[in-house]
Amino acid sequence: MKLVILSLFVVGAIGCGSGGATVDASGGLDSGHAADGPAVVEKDVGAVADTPIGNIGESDGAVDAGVAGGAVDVGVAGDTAGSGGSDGASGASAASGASCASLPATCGPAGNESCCTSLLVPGGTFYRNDDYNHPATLSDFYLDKYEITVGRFRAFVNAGMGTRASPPAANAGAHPRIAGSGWDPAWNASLPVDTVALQAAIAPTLFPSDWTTWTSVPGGNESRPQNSLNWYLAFAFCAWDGGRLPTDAELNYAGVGGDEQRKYPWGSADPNYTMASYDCMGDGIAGCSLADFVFVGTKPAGNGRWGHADLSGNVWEWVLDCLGEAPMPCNDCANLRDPTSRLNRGGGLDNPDTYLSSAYNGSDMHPDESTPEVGARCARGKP
Ligand SMILES: [Ca+2]
Repeated sequence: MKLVILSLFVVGAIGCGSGGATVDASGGLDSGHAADGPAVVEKDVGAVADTPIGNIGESDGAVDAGVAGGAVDVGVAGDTAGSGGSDGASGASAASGASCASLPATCGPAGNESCCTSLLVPGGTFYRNDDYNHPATLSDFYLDKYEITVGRFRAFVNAGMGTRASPPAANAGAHPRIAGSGWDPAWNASLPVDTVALQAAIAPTLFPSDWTTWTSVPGGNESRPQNSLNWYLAFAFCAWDGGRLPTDAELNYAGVGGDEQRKYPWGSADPNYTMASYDCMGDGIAGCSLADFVFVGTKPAGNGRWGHADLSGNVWEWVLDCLGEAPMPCNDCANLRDPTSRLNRGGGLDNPDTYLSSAYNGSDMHPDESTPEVGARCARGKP
């Protein structure tokens, strides 16, 4: 019931000819909802409201994230700045994530860029979800150019990470300016027991098997987004990779181009299938298939102001925040009040263009839940 996303997935799956009844994440049958839903995602209020698990809102008290590999090396040339402002204007790149230490550079339009490219997002002030009642001010940060790929996630799995035996350290993956935003050891129990269970979790059988990007051995999907990630796994991956999950404000900020307040990451032009993977047309062929999880960065016409790829479409992306009222005032803020529901945003491969707009405020799921439509990308701090 909490899944606008899942409902859309169900509709998409039916539309794709999978036929018959489909099953929701909790195992129940879901008859589906209208795919052209409202611009406001359903709010799963209830349960544990207003239970602080850490600092709410901004904090100037810097917290040491305590993660390895966080050093940032500014000065590596990014993408060539486009006159349309659609790609790589910043030209700065953070140090590669741990996941790319021995990974071939196979991402981007030509398939020859590091999948861990991370680009500077200059801080500033903007209006969250295009709502002039919700301004937010952010410090500079780095945001990975690409969604987490299967290849990067494989490095994490091969390292034995993401399991109860090898959970993130306490407070790993914290936002450097938000106290209490790092890994909580109480979450260790939410990780798969071992690597076998982890691989099963990211290849769920209740969805069409051809929607699973993970393969047990390296195959043709290494540069596709890793999907079916629940929030804990996304968090644990980014922490291990030397980064963290972006806040909702940060991912929204990158999507609207900061104070340019763009309707879409690329600007105000209506979307088409060269800009984003949506409507199950990412591969240019009607109907949903694995190929609609396009290789990350292969629709550069849709890149954002600072060069980030696939901010709209392909997979929805988890953020740090919980569902609920955005903190006000918001200075490097995140809403951490209700850990039973976490947000993701950006729209997915089978959603209509409504969900691609940067004004769309995302959806929420229980952090234990996953669907093939949801992946993540990592952010990194700036020293
Ligand atoms: Ca995306």
